[in-house]
Formats: sequence, structure tokens, C-alpha cells
Amino acid sequence: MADCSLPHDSLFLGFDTSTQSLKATILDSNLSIVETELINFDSNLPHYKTKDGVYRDTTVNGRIVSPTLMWVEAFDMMLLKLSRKIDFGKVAAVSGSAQQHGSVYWKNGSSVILSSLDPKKQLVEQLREAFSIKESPIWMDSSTTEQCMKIEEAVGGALELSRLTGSRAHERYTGPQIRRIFETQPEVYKNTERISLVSSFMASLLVGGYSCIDETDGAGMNLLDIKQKSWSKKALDATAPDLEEKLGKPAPAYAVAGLIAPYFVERFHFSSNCLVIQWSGDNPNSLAGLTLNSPGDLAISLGTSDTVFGITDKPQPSLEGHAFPSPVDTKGHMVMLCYKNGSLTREDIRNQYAEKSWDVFNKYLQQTPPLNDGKLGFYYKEHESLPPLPAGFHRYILQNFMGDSLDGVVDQEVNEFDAASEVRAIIEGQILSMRAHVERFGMPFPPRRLIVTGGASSNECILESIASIFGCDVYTVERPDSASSGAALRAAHGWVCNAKGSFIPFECIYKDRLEKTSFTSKLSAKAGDPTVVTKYALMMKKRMEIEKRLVEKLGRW
Ligand code: ADP
Ligand code: XUL
Repeated sequence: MADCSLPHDSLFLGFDTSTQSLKATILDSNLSIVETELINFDSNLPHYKTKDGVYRDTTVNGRIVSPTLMWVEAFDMMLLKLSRKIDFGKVAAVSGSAQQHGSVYWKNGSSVILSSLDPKKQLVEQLREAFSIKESPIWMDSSTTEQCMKIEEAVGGALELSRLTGSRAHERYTGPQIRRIFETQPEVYKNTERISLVSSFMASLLVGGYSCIDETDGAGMNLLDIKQKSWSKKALDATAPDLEEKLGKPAPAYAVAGLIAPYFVERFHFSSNCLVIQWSGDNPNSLAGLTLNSPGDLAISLGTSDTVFGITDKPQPSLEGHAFPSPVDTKGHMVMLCYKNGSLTREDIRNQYAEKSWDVFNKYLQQTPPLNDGKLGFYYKEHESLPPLPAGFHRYILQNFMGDSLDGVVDQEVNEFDAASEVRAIIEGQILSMRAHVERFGMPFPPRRLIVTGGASSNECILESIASIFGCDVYTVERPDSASSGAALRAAHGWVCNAKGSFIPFECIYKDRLEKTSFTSKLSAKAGDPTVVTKYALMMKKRMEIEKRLVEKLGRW
């Protein structure tokens, strides 16, 4: 493998513009974290009056946006804070993550503002008039159902759009958002010279010019042909006129977006050789930061929402999941599932049935047997998109289920289980759904390597259930934020690719010394009994049958 050593005494900087905060992680040339920093949008920038970093519009159903300028001001604040902690002159490369799908609309003429930033002033002062839309639609928005339907119809159906762009139309995806803006505010659309994702927007600030959208985050738009890695004419035509010129060309995630702009060299004393590596989405950068790099590697993030992502060389077009070009390779795909009902729904069951205590919740998990005596639950506190179902709880008992065959097994709907079974049913239900949808997506089973992250990964009983349903060892990591640390790791990787003049395998930068870096993971639960894994496969099959029935009866699509 190529020599991938990083220049001695250099630093690599990664950001994460997430929903609620802007985070930063700084790595040294041994890939150890030397500093982290965080700006919370609600508390550090209270004058924007956001709640959880967003505005929930009560006048338009499902509209959720964030003030674009708030991200700019947070960046000013972050750079000032970091300048007191580290020597920016040592930063060899910088990259970043951002919440996926959110979009920024640059007003006609704004490229001039961007390329002539005055180092004596803050960014926020100079970019006040740069946006044709001041409130960026973000991933939580669900106001574009009508546009989703029209786009799917125009390209030949949901599955066809998924085959082409990696996903069926989703309300939060950027294409439907753009179509809605074009339909409802045609003048604003006309007055927009460039549309960025939040990721390419932040990179644009750093290079002082419009940065490309990277191919991985670009696949979260319902616009990119994921095989060709270029904009799909069919999808563009289904979305809005003259769109291609407003998007610019996509670029690989490992590519150099440009040298850091003179603004940052003069104001913050960055080296003029500092490279800006393409920014990407938070989930793709988490994949990089969790050191997933080969087909069969899988991560489960148990956070506010639950996401499951991994690498495969053969994604199957799916109506539930998402496929993106790999953020860490020139071939292969990242596949992802995104559940809206994650920790908050687990908390709801904990509060209703387990005395509001994780200890009691865990005691119930330990008291009940794997497979829960055939009790199966579907718990949606929020409207769910995987599967597309409205809020509601559905409980079934599989009669005659012994785990060795589905012959003669019938499901009976019930109103409630005993408290301990409710707890096991939500955990098993969520994990069985993950396993079923991951397998449907063409991911190898069992996973080659499984890493669990996010707030609930501290719960060992949950990790044990994952190990026994997925039939493999479960690893966890201690780093708090895999998106910004993953971005810093990608900055280092982009630096190496640039130095070598071509793409270098991602793992080259940490291979053979992972334990000595901040990116190591630890074994947290051993693979479960294989006979139980097989029994779970049958339960999963039954669960998928019931899920299909529920979607046919109650689903929106
Ligand atoms: P975010 O997606 O907002 O970054 P986190 O990954 O920080 O969220 O996860 C926060 C969630 O972690 C909380 O909502 C909480 O329900 C969950 N959590 C924390 N500790 C436990 C635990 N011991 N067992 C299960 N869930 C937990
Ligand atoms: C993924 C998604 C979210 C955001 C959160 O499709 O919408 O996970 O990326 O930041």
C-alpha cells in the first residue's frame, strides 16, 4: 500500500454543521483528537430565535427551515473561538460535514461578494444580502408531498427514480424542495444564480467561490444519476427549468474544492497552502469517521433518529432506503436507512412502562426471553417514513410461533402487552426492521463488522439484542461526534490524495495503527447464539408481512 504518512506537526480540521449546532474536531498528524469546539445555535446565537436550530412554520403544514445567515454567523464565532486554541497556520487541510438535503439559494450576483470578502469584517456582515431565500429548507421539512408525487410520476415511478438517483422521492430531499420553490416563488427561483447544499455552501465560504456539490451528498437530492455520478437530465427536467446551471458540476468527496480563500489567510492566519477538501453529508462523514471502508461494514446510529448505514458493491433499488456513491472510495455505494422514530420513541415506552428509568427498562429486557414469546410491536410516536406510516402503536402475538417454522403461525392483534414485553417488543421490533431492510438492500448478512454509535449505544442490553439479532459481534466507539471527526479524517485523506496526485484507498491513512489513533473501536457485545439468529430470521419475515399489510391499510403512498 502507498505511503500515506501525514506531514509532521500538521493539523487537520473537520466541521459539522448539524441541525442544532456547529461542531469542530482537530486532529494532529497521528490522527489523535487535539481539540473540539461547539457552537449551539439556540443558546450561542439567541437573536435568531430558533428552537433546536430550526423554525417550525405553523402556517404551512410540515415546513421546517433554518436561517441561512445563522450558519454564517456561527462560522464566524467558531473560527474566532478556535483561533484562541490552535495555530491555524499548521492546518494542512480542512473539510466538513453538514446535515443532508438542506439547501441554500445564492442571489444573482453573489459570486462577486464571495470572491471579494474583506478580511477586516465578519462574514455575516458581508453576506447579509447574498441569499435569494433567507430561510433554508432542511431535512426535517415534510411540506413537499405533492412535488414528490409529481417528480416520481415524471420519471416513471418511485422505483425508477430510486434506480436512477438512489432513492424514491422523499419530502426532505432537495429536488422536491427546489421544485416547490420554483412552483410557489418563480421570481425567487429566477433570481437565484446558484443552489448549494449546506455542505457545499460551507465549503464555498472557505474557498471564496461556489464549491461543487460532492457526489455523495449530491445523491441526497433525487437529482444525481448515481451510476454516472452526474446530474440526471430526466430528474432535472422533472424538477425545475435551467437547474443544471444553478447546481454546477458534482465532484468526488475526496477532491480538493480549492485553496483556502485569502480572507481566512489574512484574518485568521491560515497558511495560503491550506487545502479545502469537498464537504459532504453528516451521515457519509460518520461512515468515514467510524472507519467503515469495505463491503459488509455496517453502522447503526441510535440518536434522536436512528440511522443505519454501510457499504455494499451491489445496492438493490429500494423504496425505503437510500444509496449514495461511496464517500470513501471511487467505487461501491453507501446505503442508508433513516428512521424518524428512534430514541424519543424508546424514551416514550420507557416512560410509559418502565418508570422513566433506563435501569428498569434494562431489567425488563433481561427478564424477557429473546423472541418475546412471539410478541411483535410497531411503535411510531412520530409519523414514520420507514415504513411510511402515520403515528400509532400496533401490537401482535404470533400464535404457535416456536421459531423453527412459520407453518400454522397466525398473528393476532392485541391492545397492549405486559410492561416488560412492551420494552422487549420495541427494541426487538426496531432492530428486526433494521436487519430486514438492510438485507433487502443487498447488504451481506451477517455484517462483516458492526459498529453502534449515538446516545443509546451506551446501553449494553440494547447492544446485546443487536448482537443476537444481527448474529455478529458489536463494536462501539468513544468519540462523541463521528461526523466532525470523520470530516477531519477526510481532510487528511484528501490531503494525501492531492499529494499523491490520485485517489488512495481511504483506510491507507489509518491502516496498521488504528488502535493508536482516536478512531479505534471496542468490542461491546459478543455475537449471539446462531440458533436464535435463525429464529429471529423467521420472526423478521413475519414482521415484514405485517408491515406490508399495515402500509397497504394506513400508508400514505
Ligand atoms: P442526537 O441524534 O441528537 O445527536 P444522541 O446520539 O446524543 O442524539 O442520543 C441522544 C439519546 O440517547 C437520548 O434521546 C436518549 O434517549 C438516548 N440515551 C441516552 N442514554 C441511554 C441509555 N442508557 N439507554 C437508551 N438510550 C439512551
Ligand atoms: C438523512 C437525514 C438526516 C440528516 C441529519 O437522510 O435526513 O440524518 O442528515 O442531519
